[in-house]
Amino acid sequence: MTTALITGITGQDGRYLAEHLLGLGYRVVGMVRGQDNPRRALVEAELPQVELAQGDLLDNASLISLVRRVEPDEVYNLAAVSFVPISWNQPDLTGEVTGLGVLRILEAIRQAGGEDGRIRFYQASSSEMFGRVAESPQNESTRFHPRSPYGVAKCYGHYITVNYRESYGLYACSGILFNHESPRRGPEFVTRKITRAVARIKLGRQKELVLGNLDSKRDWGFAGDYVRAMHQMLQQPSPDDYVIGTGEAHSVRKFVEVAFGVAELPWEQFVRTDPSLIRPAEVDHLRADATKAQRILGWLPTVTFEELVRLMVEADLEAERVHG
Ligand code: NAP
Ligand code: F7E
Repeated sequence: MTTALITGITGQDGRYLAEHLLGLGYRVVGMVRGQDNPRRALVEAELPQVELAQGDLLDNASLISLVRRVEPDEVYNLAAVSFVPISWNQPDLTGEVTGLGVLRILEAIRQAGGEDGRIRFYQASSSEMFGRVAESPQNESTRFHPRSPYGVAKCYGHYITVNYRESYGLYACSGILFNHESPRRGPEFVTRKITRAVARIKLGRQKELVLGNLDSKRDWGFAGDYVRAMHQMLQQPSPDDYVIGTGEAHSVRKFVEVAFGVAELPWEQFVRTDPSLIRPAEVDHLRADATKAQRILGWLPTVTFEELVRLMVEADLEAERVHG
C-alpha cells in the first residue's frame, strides 16, 4: 500500500487531497501542529481513515522523526502561512513557515534516504510568485516578481525544491497553482467571504459586505480538480514543475456579481468598499497557461467559473440554514 504524508491536512487542499488519495487506496498520514488544534476534530470527523501525527514546519526534529516513523512514499507539503495580508503583519513568521519550512521538510526527507528518489515530494508553490506579471498568461518560464512577503517566501520554497532536486537527486516537484476555491475555503479569502456573505444576507443575518479592491483579476478554479494534479505530478517518470489553472481570469467585482446573482440579490445595494482592505502592493491580474500540465499530465479542470461560484453559494446557503 502506498503511504502519503500530508502537511497542512487541516487546510482546504489537505482535506481534498486526503479524500482523493484515500479513494485511490492510499494510507494517508496527516501532520497536525499544536497541542489542541481546533481543526483536528474537523479532519477526524470528515476523514476518520486519516492517521494524524504531531509535527510543525517550524520544528526540525519533529519533521525528521515524523518522516522516519511514517516511511512515506509520497510527501505533500501543503502547510503554510497562506493568507497574503497576514504576511505583511507577520513577515518573519511567514518566511519561517512558508519559506524555510520547505527546507526543513526537504532536509528531513534527504536524511531519511530520499536521495535515491524513493520518497517523492510535492511543494505547494503559488501563482503569487508571478506578482507583477512579466507576461500574460503565465507559464513555467515566466519570471517571478512577488508582491508580498508571502509571495517572496513561496519563491524561496520553490527554488529550494528545485535546488534539492538538482543538488541531491531528490524526486521533488513544484506545482505552481493558481487560486483554487471550494466550500472548504477559509472564510478570510475573498471568494468564501463573498459567498458566505451572500448566504447570510439572503437569510437576513448580515446587512452588508465590506471588500477591498474589486478590480483585481484572478484565475479561479475548483480545489477538488487541483489536488488531482498534485498527485499526477508525483506519478511521472521524472520530477518537474507545472503551472495549474483554468486559463480564464475574472475580477473580484465579477465574482460578486455572479454570487449575488445566484441568490437573486442586487449586489450594489449590499457591497461597500473600505480602503483599509487595500493591500500595500497588489497583484492585479493572474491568468494561467497550463499547457504543459495538459500535455504531460493530461490534466484539465472540470468546474467552470460560474459552476464554482454557484456551488460555493449553494453550500453556504445550506450551511447557514443547518448550522447558522
Ligand atoms: P490553508 O487552508 O490556509 O491551509 C494551510 C495549512 O497550513 C493548515 O493546515 C495549517 O494548519 C497549516 N500550517 C500553518 N502553519 C503551520 C506550521 N507552522 N506547521 C504545520 N502546519 C502549518 O491553505 P490551502 O488553501 O489549503 O493551500 C494549501 C497550500 O497551497 C498552501 O501552502 C498555500 O500557500 C498553497 N497555495 C494555495 C492556493 C489556493 O488558492 N488555495 C494557491 C496556490 C498555492 P493549522 O490548522 O494548524 O493552522
Ligand atoms: O484575494 C482582493 C484581494 O485573499 C484575492 C491564497 O490562497 O491565492 C490566494 O491568495 C483578491 C486580491 O487570495 C478583499 O486584494 C478584495 O486581489 O482571496 P484572496 P490571494 O491573495 O489571491 C494564492 C494563489 C495563494 O497562493 C494564497 O495562498 O481579492 N480582495 N477585497 C480581497 N481579498 C480578501 N481576502 N478580502 C477582501 O475583503
